[in-house]
Amino acid sequence: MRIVSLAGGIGGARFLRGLRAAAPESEITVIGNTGDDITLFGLRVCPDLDTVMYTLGGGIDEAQGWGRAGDTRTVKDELAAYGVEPQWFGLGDKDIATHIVRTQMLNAGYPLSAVTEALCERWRPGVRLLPMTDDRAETHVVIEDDGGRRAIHFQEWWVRLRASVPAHRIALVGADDAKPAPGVLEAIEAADVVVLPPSNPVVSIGTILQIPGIRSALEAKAVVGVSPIIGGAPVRGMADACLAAVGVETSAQGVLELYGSRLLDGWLVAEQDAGAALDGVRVRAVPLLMSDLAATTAIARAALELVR
Ligand code: GDP
Ligand code: FO1
Ligand code: CA
Ligand code: CA
Repeated sequence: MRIVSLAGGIGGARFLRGLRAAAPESEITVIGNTGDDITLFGLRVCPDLDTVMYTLGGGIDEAQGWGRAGDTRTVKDELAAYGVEPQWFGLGDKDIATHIVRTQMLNAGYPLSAVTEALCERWRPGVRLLPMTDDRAETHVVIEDDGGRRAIHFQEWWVRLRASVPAHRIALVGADDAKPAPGVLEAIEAADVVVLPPSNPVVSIGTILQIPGIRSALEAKAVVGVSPIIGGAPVRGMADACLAAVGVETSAQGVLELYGSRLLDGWLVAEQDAGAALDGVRVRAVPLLMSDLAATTAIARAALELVR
């Protein structure tokens, strides 16, 4: 079986561990969100691609959910001693090595897709990991504070402000001119099933869907989604602040309607959200907490069964 999965960071990566275990004979292609990407200290950082790569490759800091296991902060502390900004983003020493390799290859002219493939040769994630695009397209958030109304990078809103300032608008700057990375549309076309993991519906899945050509390619396929919202709240993180920005209620029903029946054929919700319904979408309720690999594998299996 050929499976395509979109993915953000933590929620996507953890789900993919279960999907890989649920379908060991399948070829899994992951289309990763690069809207979170940012250049810091001259280094290109791709948080969601790295979270997927480290999680599936066994290098993730499990407790934190991002960054490398057993990392240190020597470089960060030295930069702070020079007073260099920004100091609100925590790059670990081991993680920095990844960004150095990536930046060096990008500067040498390799596209991000080729760079990601090269990094994955070390981590062997067991899936083919493709960035959604090789083009630069970064998520920005329009906020209003003492400085007036202005757009800031998504990471500044998420990490520095912890999404505590309401977002007036969330936009993928550069989306209109971005093309799907090589292999993305081909993988979707060849897929038997497409899975939307319980990633952030606005700034992870919603971002990938904004790359011209991806949404329409997905609409032609059997697509099943897993709700990241359980009982009216995100399991982790601040997805409610993102949903509010696009005028969607934080509920399994709200996200179901946001994705809609043109995209979705199946929608997996938690047992307490069993009432969710939309014409043309098969809904099933199962335990949705990815508490360990066995529980996550069962979720992935239920998702595949819903549309096959
Ligand atoms: P990020 O890029 O690191 O923010 O990660 P993603 O976008 O891939 O996933 C974030 C989403 O994962 C959040 O909205 C969470 O609600 C969701 N999530 C995290 N853990 C779980 C879980 O155990 N079950 C479900 N259903 N969703 C989860
Ligand atoms: N998240 C934080 O909350 N604080 C950080 O300092 C931080 C650093 C960081 C470094 C590398 C990386 O790959 C991810 C990192 N993250 C950090 C996570 C990341 O910024 C966000 O969780 C996602 O981009 C949001 O989807
Ligand atoms: Ca993310
Ligand atoms: Ca369909």
